[in-house]
This record gives sequence, structure tokens and C-alpha cells, in this order.
Amino acid sequence: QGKQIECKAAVAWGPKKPLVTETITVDPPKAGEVRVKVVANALCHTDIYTLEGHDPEGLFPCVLGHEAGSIVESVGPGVTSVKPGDHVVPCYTPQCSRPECIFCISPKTNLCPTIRGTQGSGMMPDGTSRLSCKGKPLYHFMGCSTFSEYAVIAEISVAKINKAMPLEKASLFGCGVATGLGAAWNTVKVEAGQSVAVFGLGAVGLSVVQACKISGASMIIGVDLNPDKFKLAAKFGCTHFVNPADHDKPVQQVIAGELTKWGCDATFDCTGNVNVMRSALECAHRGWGQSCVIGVAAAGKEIATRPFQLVTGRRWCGTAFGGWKSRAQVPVLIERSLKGEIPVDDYVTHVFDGVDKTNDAVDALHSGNCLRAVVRY
Ligand code: NAD
Ligand code: DAO
Ligand code: ZN
Repeated sequence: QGKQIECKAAVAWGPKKPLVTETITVDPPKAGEVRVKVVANALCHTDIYTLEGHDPEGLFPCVLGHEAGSIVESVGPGVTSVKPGDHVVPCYTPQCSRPECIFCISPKTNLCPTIRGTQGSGMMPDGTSRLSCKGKPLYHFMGCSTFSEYAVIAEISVAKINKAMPLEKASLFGCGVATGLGAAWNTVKVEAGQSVAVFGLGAVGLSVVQACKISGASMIIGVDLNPDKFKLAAKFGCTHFVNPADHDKPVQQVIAGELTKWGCDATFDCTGNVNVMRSALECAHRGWGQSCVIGVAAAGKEIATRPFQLVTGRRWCGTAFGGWKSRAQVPVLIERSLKGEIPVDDYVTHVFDGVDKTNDAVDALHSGNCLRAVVRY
């Protein structure tokens, strides 16, 4: 069997503490697992949210990171779908594809629950950790833990991709960009000629904009408090902008009433703010408008609206990882991007080299003009 690997990782020893570059031990993959060399990791707000202690279920010490491009180093017993040298995107949403998995066989969802319990408790599917530092076990995070030169991932959580895709760009398809595209295409199914409003123009919101443009939406309203976002958003496909801070009245009265008569065919929350989720729902078109929650709200937050909004035909929905069935569909997205159908260069606003630069990437993500900060390992 395989050997332990000693490598560098950015360890989160506790909430609200900076990451510390440590030498960690990564055990060989067990049955149904693969060990990968992480080549590029894009930071996502969920990593930071957990690091900052906002996730009451966050487990420490741990190795964060879940948006990565990687190469298979070795595989555990019974693994047949990937081999050493394959390029893979680790996915926090697995796809077990077993005929007895009612979620995997359903075309309606990507929420395979097969390793949900252990993944949520920071462990590999057998209930143990492959990561340790100074003799102490470390928790895994979202089934990925890619702030590390090596990671161990369940076979059902890796998507094998075309090696022609640079792994820095492939990483984007492990979370944010894939999520926004799927929210528009899979969850809401935006159609040509429709009007949409996208709240929050970070990487997730811009990928919603990109998808809506590709689908032929005719009016794409971008909403953000930071006007610096509007220039790039125009390049992605926004046709109109609203900065809620520029108006005395609620943004829903600007979008449903002024910019449009009855609201938008589709609206998306890409902020995680529950008040924005309400505004987005109330901007949806009377009779048929759909509003999709993508943002992850802080623990304990609740959403509200008058039920009359739903009675009069608006529908509230949500998405996890854009509804993509990870192993089957991430490779297809990568192919489409390689063909030029989904350009992703503009999402990578910051690049750093080396595990010890992970804190710099965290700072960059806080800076307000960052879409994705990628750390190359
Ligand atoms: P981001 O921080 O880069 O972007 C958020 C944007 O919202 C920023 O441009 C910010 O200026 C803007 N904003 C903040 N408050 C606002 C307000 N009140 N009104 C209008 N705009 C406002 O984040 P991101 O990486 O694009 O992620 C967006 C959200 O999506 C996060 O909550 C993230 O956790 C979530 N997410 C969900 C999934 C999923 O599967 N559902 C996957 C990935 C990310
Ligand atoms: O299967 O019940 C489950 C857990 C689903 C997790 C979905 C998480 C979606 C949001 C994650 C945000 C990632 C940045
Ligand atoms: Zn399944």
C-alpha cells in the first residue's frame, strides 16, 4: 500500500486565527478514495466564513479549501474511475451514481447524500481523518481540504477533466462559477428574451450574468452596493445597473415598477443577505417570476416576505452547486469552456504562489475588488 506524504498545508487551528503554514502528514487513500496533488486552489467565501468562526458547525483544527484543480497521485483499493496522472476537480457535492441512490437517479437534483454525514463531521467516509499535524488529527472540510499540497478525496467526489484545461481555471468549476451557471441553466432555466436581475456581482453573480447572456436574456440588471463592480459586469453581459444606495426607495420598487413594469422573469440572490433575498423575490414578475437563492446566509438567519407575493405567482427556489451532477457534468462544463463558450479568464483577479501565501489570498478576497484569488501550490 501507499506511503504517507509529508507536505505543506495552510492549517486553520481555530476560528478567527490566521492560517498557519505547517508540514502535515497525508495518509494514503483508503478504499474508494483518491489522493491528489493540489495544483491550484481558488478561495471562496465559504472558506473564509468558516475561518472567521461564523459557521457554528465549523470544526477545528482543520484544512479548509474546496475550489481546486488537482492531479491524482494515487488511488485506494477498488478505485477504477480515475488513475494516477488524471486531472480532477474535487467536488463538495458527490455523485455516487448507484442505482439505489434515489437522488443520483433523479434528474431533478444533484444532492447525493451518500457521504453527507461524515463529510459534515469533517471525516472521510469511513469516519476517520487522513490528515494530521504534529501527531494531532486534522478535520477535513467539505470533503475537499484543498489548502494543502496534497488532499484525500472520496472517489465519488472527484470529476475527471480534460488535461487541456489549465488547473487554475479548472478550479473555478469546483464551486463559484459552476454554481452561478447552473443556477441560471438548471435551477431557473432562463430563456431567450427574458428579463433577469442579479443581486451581488461577485464571481457567483457574474457567472449568473454570463449564463443569462448565453441563454439570450434580453435585459440583465446587475444590483450591487459597490459601483466598481459595474464595469466588469457590463463585459459579462449586464445591460442595466442598480445601486440600492442611490435610491431613497426600496430596490424592489426601482426594478419592479420603474425599470420593468411587473418585475423580472428571474432574479437571483448572490449575496447571502436575507434582506436582499426578500428584495430579489419581490422583484420577480407577477404571475410567474422565479427567484433563486444562491447566497449562503449567516447561521440562524431567516427569510421573510408577505405570502401574498407567492399567492400572486412568484416562486422562491434555491440551488446548491447550481444543480450540477458533479462527476458527470463538471467535465462537460470544462469542455464547453475549452471551446470558448464559457470564457473564465476574468474571474481570476489575483494569483499567488505557495501555501504560505494563502493568508495573502484571504486578504485579497476581503479587498472588495477581488473575484477569485488563486493560490498555486
Ligand atoms: P462575493 O462576496 O464576491 O460577492 C458578493 C457581492 O454582493 C459583492 O460584490 C458585494 O458588493 C455584493 N453585495 C453585498 N451586499 C449587498 C447588498 N445588500 N445589495 C447588493 N449587493 C450586495 O461572493 P461570491 O463568491 O460571489 O459568492 C456569493 C454568495 O454565494 C456567497 O454567499 C457564497 O457563500 C454563495 N455561494 C453559494 C453556493 C451554492 O451552492 N449555493 C456556491 C458558492 C457560493
Ligand atoms: O447534501 O445536505 C447536503 C449538504 C448540501 C450542501 C450544499 C451546500 C451548498 C452551499 C455551499 C456553498 C459553497 C460555497
Ligand atoms: Zn448518490
